[in-house]
Amino acid sequence: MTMMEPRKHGDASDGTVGGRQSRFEGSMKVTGTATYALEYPFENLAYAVLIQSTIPAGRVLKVDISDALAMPGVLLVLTPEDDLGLKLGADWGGNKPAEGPYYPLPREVQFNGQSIAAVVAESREQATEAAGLVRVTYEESKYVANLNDPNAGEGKLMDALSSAWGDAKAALAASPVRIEAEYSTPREYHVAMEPHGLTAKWDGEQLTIWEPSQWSHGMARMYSEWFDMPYENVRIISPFIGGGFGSKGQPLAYGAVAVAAARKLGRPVKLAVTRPQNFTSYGGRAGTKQQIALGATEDGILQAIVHRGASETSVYADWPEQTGAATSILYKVENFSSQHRIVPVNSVTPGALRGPGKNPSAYGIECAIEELAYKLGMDPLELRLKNYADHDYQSGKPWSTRQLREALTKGAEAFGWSRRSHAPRSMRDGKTLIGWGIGCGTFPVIRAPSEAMIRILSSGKVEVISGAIDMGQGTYTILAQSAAEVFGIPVDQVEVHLGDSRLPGSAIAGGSMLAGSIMGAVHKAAVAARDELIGLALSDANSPFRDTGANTLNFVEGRIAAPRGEAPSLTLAELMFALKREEIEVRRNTLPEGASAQEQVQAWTTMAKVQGPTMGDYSMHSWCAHFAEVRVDEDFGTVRVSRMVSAFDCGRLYNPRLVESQWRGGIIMGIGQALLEEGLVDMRNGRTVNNNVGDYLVPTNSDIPDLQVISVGVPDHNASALGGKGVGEVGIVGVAPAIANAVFHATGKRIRDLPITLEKLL
Ligand code: MCN
Ligand code: MOS
Repeated sequence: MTMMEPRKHGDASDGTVGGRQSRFEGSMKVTGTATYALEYPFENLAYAVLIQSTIPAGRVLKVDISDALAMPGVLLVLTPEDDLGLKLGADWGGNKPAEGPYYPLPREVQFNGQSIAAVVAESREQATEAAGLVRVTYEESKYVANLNDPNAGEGKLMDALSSAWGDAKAALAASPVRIEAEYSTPREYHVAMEPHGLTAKWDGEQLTIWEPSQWSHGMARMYSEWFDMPYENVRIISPFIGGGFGSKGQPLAYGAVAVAAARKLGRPVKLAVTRPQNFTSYGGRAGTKQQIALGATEDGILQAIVHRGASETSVYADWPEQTGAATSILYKVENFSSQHRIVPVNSVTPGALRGPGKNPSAYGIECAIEELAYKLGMDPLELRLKNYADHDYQSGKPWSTRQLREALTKGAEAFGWSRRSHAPRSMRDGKTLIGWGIGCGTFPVIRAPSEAMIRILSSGKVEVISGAIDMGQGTYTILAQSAAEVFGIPVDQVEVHLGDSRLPGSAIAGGSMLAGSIMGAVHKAAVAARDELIGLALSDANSPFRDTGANTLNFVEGRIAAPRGEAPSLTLAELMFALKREEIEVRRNTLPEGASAQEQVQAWTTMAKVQGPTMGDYSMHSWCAHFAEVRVDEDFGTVRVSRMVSAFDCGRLYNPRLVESQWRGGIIMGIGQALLEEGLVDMRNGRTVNNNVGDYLVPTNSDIPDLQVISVGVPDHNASALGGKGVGEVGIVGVAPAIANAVFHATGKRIRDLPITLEKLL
């Protein structure tokens, strides 16, 4: 077990892979020198403001813009009347739909809060004022507000997301002990600190967009398709992002509006999506419902799992929030059946939010497993260990690595689980009920190709160059560590340049796939650059190493030396000087040898080359076990999470300090999900009521206790070149059920619909 105790900062080993280097860009962020997308200054800038629909479904009959146009400073009003001349773009997989126009400001209203018009003016204040004067006449039609609307149908069965083996129904019926329950989760939102928005600027045929992005290359591709222009002519600049959590992976309608307005006006246009507009400009996590039935023997051997889940989607696109995603792989079970349906409602299409699918799925199965434990009168830890899956029962494949048993046992030890008394309401501190609960989590290892460039400069600096994104996860830092290690130099001798679609191609900062992918590419490029330098140093007439007879060189502690000290050692700068080289530049990718230029672009701009967790001989996932303690006020029903211990298997950690921060960030979001977060929909008009950070509650510091995190992972070289598995999302998965289970243990009340608010406990 590696206990993540805070350690003295500044050890030399911190700058290599596995070290606890603190954030490369941290001081820039805290001193305000990290420039975010909407902070760049422009000459002649115009400001666009969105107008969103106020009905849930229908048609825009008329938009009266005369008063708005008469306002000072107003330059342009765009409405569904304007054909912006856009074309449909391909989906994430790069699949083209039938040819057709794309209307970012459509006449058909499909949800309340849909962008239907925009005003552009000399200032944001003028645009906002004028937007208030635009009068829209609608023809309203029938709508479905959300998953709980009586008019919501039963939806569409997603065959690809359903799975079955054995005979689950028969095995359930034959099981001596059974539980059956329904769990639900509400709409949840990303609420990143940095709201969405962009500045778009045309220079002739060249388009540059400053926009927070999780995927510079994928976004550039989509804009190029909408505006029917060569991919090379679009550039996305996004070096710093104030959080994305899944919401910034693709361009959205407002982006098309700003770019089209900039083209029409021949001026740069900035569009800042307001905080309320953020709630409907892209989708948060879909509301879900799931029924779970478990059957077991009297001594707690799981016999069957039957799972039926549903999630809401929009009326115009399918987004499944796959409620069965974790159900199928957490436990050993010979009889299994899971189905998932999607139910169209009048909402913006939901999207990926940290741990999509796995998150609500773990909420269901991890609550259900504890319900079974109480029915059996068995310790929930023992029940989990008893039904430990020795391989992946769904794919039939062996795990590449799965330290979930270690996570459960080490986590339990650190938490003090053995001191638990089993009966609900049996642990208290005066009037405060104390409860303990467990929730396991998982997230797949998703693999994708990436590309990177290394430049060794005459100054002795090494540059790492990639279009990859750092939205706070730590990409800058781990890439600096990787290059520093290969060249044996201090980490501050490395400069990392990221966040620009003109730079070498990269996997998305999403699906917890970026670190594994881009570390592989940077390591490969750095080793190739070092080899090139060694080659020159051993052969160049100007090199002091030429006549040493050595066949390689060592790079240690900032110096380059022949293995047996055959010549004096040099720094990188001294060697570059001796070789009379300005720079050495090497570019490498992790695609199969000989991939064509076209395949390369496809790899960085679509998901076509992305591999799921069971593509190959193994089933590969990150794992975790959360142990939560809650304190519930017996009279008021208020719940506080007073302590959490979480143990993780994410393979090798490139930087434990950053990983701990990722895990804690996920856990904090999980605490919010358990106790606070709920997108409220007005059933009378489909409107998101609490569309602001005053009413949509996320945790603050005072809601968060000490979070102890423990790594139990071992390097997994099937998962990635350097042995790491995904880190960014697994932390949120399993937190909400751990808390719900702890609340049950404290109070004897089982809350099956999130969030667990006090009125549900009274
Ligand atoms: N890491 C590591 N060792 C590993 C894997 C990762 O040290 N074996 C560390 C690195 O610091 C790396 C980070 O963890 O930068 C995340 O790596 P990875 O799990 O590969 O995830 P991605 O880089 O693909 O980041 C995306 C992921 C996702 S999908 C969401 S959602 C999320 C998350 O990261 N959104 C975030 N973490 C976030 N963190 C911040 N601050 N802001 C967000 O919006
Ligand atoms: Mo993460 S939800 O895959 O960006």
